[in-house]
Amino acid sequence: MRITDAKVIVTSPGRNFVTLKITTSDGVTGIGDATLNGRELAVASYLRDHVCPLLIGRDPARIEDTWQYLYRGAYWRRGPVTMTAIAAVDTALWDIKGKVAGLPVYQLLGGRSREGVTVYGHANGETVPEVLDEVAKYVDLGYRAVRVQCGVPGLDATYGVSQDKMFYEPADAKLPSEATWSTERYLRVVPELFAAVRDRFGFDLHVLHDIHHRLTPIEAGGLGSRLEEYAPFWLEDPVPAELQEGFRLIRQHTTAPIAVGEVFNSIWDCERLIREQLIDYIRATVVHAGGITHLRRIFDLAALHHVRTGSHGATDLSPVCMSAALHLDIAVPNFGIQEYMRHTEATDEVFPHGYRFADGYLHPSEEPGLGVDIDEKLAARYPYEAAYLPVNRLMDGSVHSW
Ligand code: EZ4
Ligand code: CO
Repeated sequence: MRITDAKVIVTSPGRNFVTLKITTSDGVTGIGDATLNGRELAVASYLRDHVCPLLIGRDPARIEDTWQYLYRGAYWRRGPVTMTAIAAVDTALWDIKGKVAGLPVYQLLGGRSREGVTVYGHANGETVPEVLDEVAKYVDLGYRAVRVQCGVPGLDATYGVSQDKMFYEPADAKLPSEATWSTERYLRVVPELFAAVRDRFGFDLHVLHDIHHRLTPIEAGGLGSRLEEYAPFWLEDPVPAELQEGFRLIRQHTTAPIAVGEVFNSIWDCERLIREQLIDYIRATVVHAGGITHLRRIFDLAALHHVRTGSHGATDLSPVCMSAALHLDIAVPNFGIQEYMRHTEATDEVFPHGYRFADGYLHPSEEPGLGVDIDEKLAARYPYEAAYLPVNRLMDGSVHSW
C-alpha cells in the first residue's frame, strides 16, 4: 500500500481549521488536525508546498519512519509551524493504521487504562457571582472538574472571560484586539473567586484556573500559597515557560499543583520541567506537539517523573485533534485530565465524530481508526476568515506577556 494523495483542507465553520487528508492506493483515508490559531495559513503552506509532495509513494504503515524523515530530514527542527505540520501527517497515519487493522487507535496504543477520560469545562464570567452560576451549569451537566476565570475589576476585558458562555472563542477579531492588564488587581480577585467557589460547591469538585502566562515566578508562588487552602486542582501557565528554571522558584513557594504546555511543540520544551519534577501536569497536545507519536514520547518521559497529562482542548483544536487526544488519554498510564471546550454545532457538522460525553467523562469512538471524519462539501461552504488572539498591554502601554 502506498500514499497516493495528500491534501490540505482549510475551513472556517465558526472558526478556522486546517486538516490534512491522506489517501492510500487501497482507498483508505486518514485525517490529521493542522490548526495553529492565528497562523493557520503558514501551516497549510508548509504542508501543501513542502510536505505533501514528499508523502506521495511512501508506505503509510511506516509511522515512526515518516515522523523521523519529516523531523530530521527538514534540517530545521522544532517550532510550532513545523511540528503542527508533522503532527497532521502523524495523526492521519495513525487513523489509517487503525482502519487497516480494524481497531480504534487506542487499542494500537496498548488498550484501555481507564473507563473514561475525565474532562474539565470552562466557567467564566465578569463577576464572581456570574462565575458561580456558570459553574452550577457545568455541575448540572455532570462535569467533575471546572476551570474558573473571572473579570478583573477595573479592566475592560480579561482574556479567558467571554461574552458567550457555553461556547467560548478567544480569537475574536480580524486584527488583534487589545486589552489592558494589571497584575495587582488580578492577584486581589483570584483568591476571592476560589473562596466563593469552595463556599458554594464544597471540595468534591475539581477546580482549575488558567493564569495565561501573566505572572513572574515569585508572583505565581505567592498566589499559589494563598490558594492552597482552597485546594486548586491546578494553576495553569503561571509564567511564560521559555525559561524552564523559572518553575523552580514557584515550587519553592507553593504546593499548588502546576500545569503548563499548551504552547509547547516538542519534548525539548519540557524536558527539564519534567526531569526536575517542576510541574505536575503536562498540557502539550497532539496537534501542536508532533502528533500521537511524539506526544506519547513526552507522556512516557512524564510518567517516569510523577508528571501526569492534562492536554489542552480549546476550540482551536479541531474534533480531529480531540479524537486523537482521547485515544491517547484512555491508554496512557499517567493520564490526569483533559480540557474540553465544546465546539459549536457548525464545527461538529463539518467534523462528524464518534466521541461522546457522559457523566463528566469523554469516551473515544469505538470505530476503527480515530473515529472522526471531515465533510468536504460542507467544509467548502466556509472559507478562511482572518482571526487573531488579542494582545495585552500593561496600564502604561507596554506589551505584556501573552
Ligand atoms: O488560549 O486555545 O487553556 N486554554 C487556553 C486557550 C488558549 C487558546 C489559544 O489558541 O488557554 O483558551
Ligand atoms: Co490555557
